[in-house]
Amino acid sequence: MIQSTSVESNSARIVVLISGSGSNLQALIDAVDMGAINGEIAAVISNKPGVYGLDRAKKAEIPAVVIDHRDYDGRAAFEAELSKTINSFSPDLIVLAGFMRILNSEFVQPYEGKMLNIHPSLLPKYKGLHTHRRALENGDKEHGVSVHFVTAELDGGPVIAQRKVKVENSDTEQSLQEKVRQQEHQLYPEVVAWFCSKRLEYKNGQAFFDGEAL
Ligand code: NHR
Ligand code: GAR
Repeated sequence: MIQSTSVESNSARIVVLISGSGSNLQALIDAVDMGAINGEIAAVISNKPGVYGLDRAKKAEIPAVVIDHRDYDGRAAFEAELSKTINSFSPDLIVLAGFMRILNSEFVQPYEGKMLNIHPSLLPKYKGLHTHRRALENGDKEHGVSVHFVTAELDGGPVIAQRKVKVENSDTEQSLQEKVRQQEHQLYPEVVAWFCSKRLEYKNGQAFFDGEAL
């Protein structure tokens, strides 16, 4: 039997959730295009209409769906539609890339071990929002970014990998965000590639890389 080489049968199906500019999405699109990830982005879903990340998806000919949380009566109704849409793409991996809605444990539970988030701090420091501002206010000398498995606990799932940046006296919230984002664009495709090649796994609430607990 002749097998297509363009879409490998073992290629992981990835669904990316965004809320904004989608620069991390772009880094993933580019990595897939370069063959650095053994996977394909099956869909991009945004909870915000009109964001630039949706344009990036369309340009890459990836199905782009908007599920505006404001159209739903409460988080549960929004999440029901979100999970229905995610499941319709049969993903192996769900990637939160600047996704800005807190997700209920009921939503997260079925995806545990196959959902990743990138968070702009050196977790467990600065869970939640405004991480760059908080690092500056505390006079931190270093700051950075973490990729973790998503669990019910907000920004509390097992950390997979981190990248650090130096904080200079001259740094502002904006300059720090830019520095961190450059690291994000290298780190996230790398971690997604590990997952898609099955080097990264999740068992009993722990992350494993090449069979070793992280
Ligand atoms: N959900 C669960 N259960 N677990 C995680 O680890 C999650 C999650 C949902 C999102 C991303 C997270 C981040 O990286 C994330 C991780 C949004 C907020 C927030 O307060 C906090 C953390 C994260 C994302 N959102 C407000 C809300 O009421 C809305 C803020 C806005 O729209 O600007 O949902 O930081
Ligand atoms: C990224 O810096 C990401 O770490 C952060 O939002 C930015 C999204 O940028 N995520 C959060 O703050 C999650 N609460 P992008 O849309 O250009 O990828």
